[in-house]
Amino acid sequence: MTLSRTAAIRVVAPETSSVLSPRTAHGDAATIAEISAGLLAPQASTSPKYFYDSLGSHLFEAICELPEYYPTRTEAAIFARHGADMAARIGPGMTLVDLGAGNCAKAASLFPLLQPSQYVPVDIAGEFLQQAAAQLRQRFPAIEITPLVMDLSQPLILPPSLPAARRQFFYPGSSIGNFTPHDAVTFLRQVRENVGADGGLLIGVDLVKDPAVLDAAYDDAIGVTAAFNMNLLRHLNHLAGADFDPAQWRHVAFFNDAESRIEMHLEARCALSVHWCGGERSFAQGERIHTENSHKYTLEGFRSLLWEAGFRVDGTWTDDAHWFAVMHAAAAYA
Ligand code: AVI
Repeated sequence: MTLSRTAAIRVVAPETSSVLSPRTAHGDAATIAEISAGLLAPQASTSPKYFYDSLGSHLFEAICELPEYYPTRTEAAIFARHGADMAARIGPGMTLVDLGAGNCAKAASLFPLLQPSQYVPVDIAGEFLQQAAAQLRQRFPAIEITPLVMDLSQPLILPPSLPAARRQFFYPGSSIGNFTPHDAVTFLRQVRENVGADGGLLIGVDLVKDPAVLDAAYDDAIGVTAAFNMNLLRHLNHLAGADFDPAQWRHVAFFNDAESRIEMHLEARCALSVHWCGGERSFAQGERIHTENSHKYTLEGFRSLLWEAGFRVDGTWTDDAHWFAVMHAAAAYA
């Protein structure tokens, strides 16, 4: 499912509402229903996919530049040091399926080593993806580039036109950490079903480390991550016709040791009410919306997660401090 702008719904705010102008929702009915269910749950929550409108995608790019946000540069250093080894394991001429491709920069930096014949960047942020794909076509005219706008929280169904042989999935950045371990296995099983007998998965995973390093990475000094979290409210206003006022909320991020994950929340600065297309809710001062989990794994823990999903790890590369790992996995059975 994509966040298409079809089926826009126009609603008029109830007379009791403090918002006087009509609200317009630009999300489709399923999107609005999903947002509404999350906001109305006893512990309000939203899917992290709603971070990534165009501004959110740019803010995430900025996060990746932050000194506190170590995953991007640590993973890049692993690719720079061990990319040739990874490419030798995979072999050239594959269909490279880049899950959550964003600006496609990570995969593109590996093209000279991996030498894919086809590149399939998959992402929910359609406009951003199409722009990135257009630039790539100019830089790499020999590679067939087939962008797919897709919501990775929905079943992974690839177009039948995609070659079935030599499919190499690429899931860097530790985006797998944004699923709960249970949902990560479900997602990886779907990838496994699409890999075939001769394909594989190259995946980045963030490792458990000093909580102070983790806390700083998700609550940086100049507030880029706070803006990324807060931008979600603007996106919900757009999709669900909500009337969130970002000034009434603050960014909260912390490492939850028991769950081995960073949690991000938005916390109400004061008692407030929010209305959206088809729903409303009051929040007490200090009440939170849980907006993201980012799970951190041990090497062993992540290998067994891959095994549970039907993969056998045949390559592991880490940085010297063991902050981040890249693993290659193949089908554990035919
Ligand atoms: C995309 N994902 C892997 C990032 C992470 O680290 O969990 C998203 C992010 N959230 C805040 N900062 C970065």
